[in-house]
Amino acid sequence: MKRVFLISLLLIIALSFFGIENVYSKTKCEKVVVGNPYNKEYEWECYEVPDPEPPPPEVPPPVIVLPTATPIPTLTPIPTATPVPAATSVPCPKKVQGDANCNGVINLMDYFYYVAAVNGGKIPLTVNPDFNGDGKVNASDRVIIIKSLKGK
Ligand SMILES: [Ca+2]
Ligand SMILES: [Ca+2]
Repeated sequence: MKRVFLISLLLIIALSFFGIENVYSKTKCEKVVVGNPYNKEYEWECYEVPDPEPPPPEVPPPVIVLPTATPIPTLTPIPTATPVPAATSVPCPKKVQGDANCNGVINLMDYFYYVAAVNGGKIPLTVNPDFNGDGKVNASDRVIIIKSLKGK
């Protein structure tokens, strides 16, 4: 009889230490102190154990939708380049008076271009010492520029 009492006492101590938990009803009972600290009395207090939160539903990984390729617009035909007007179209009102470089002034520079052209030298493409417009640079063009230079 003494042994049963001892086992019961040990069981009560163990249960009071760990708490009594009823897994079926999900209630938990604990021994609590009531009364004053000098005359301790104990009472069992039971409470509902809330259900553990269910794990969050598994979220499927986001499906990355690649945008469909936008159709590449067909190339618009590039308009044909407008023909570059020939250098002769540059307004050069004093060309007929000997302005070879078309700077509006007839001077020794124009004569230099004439001499260079006659002797096969290199002159800029924009310079044209063919003052009379006959397609050749010769003595008749020299007459024109000398006349203009002397007239100054
Ligand atoms: Ca000139
Ligand atoms: Ca000429």
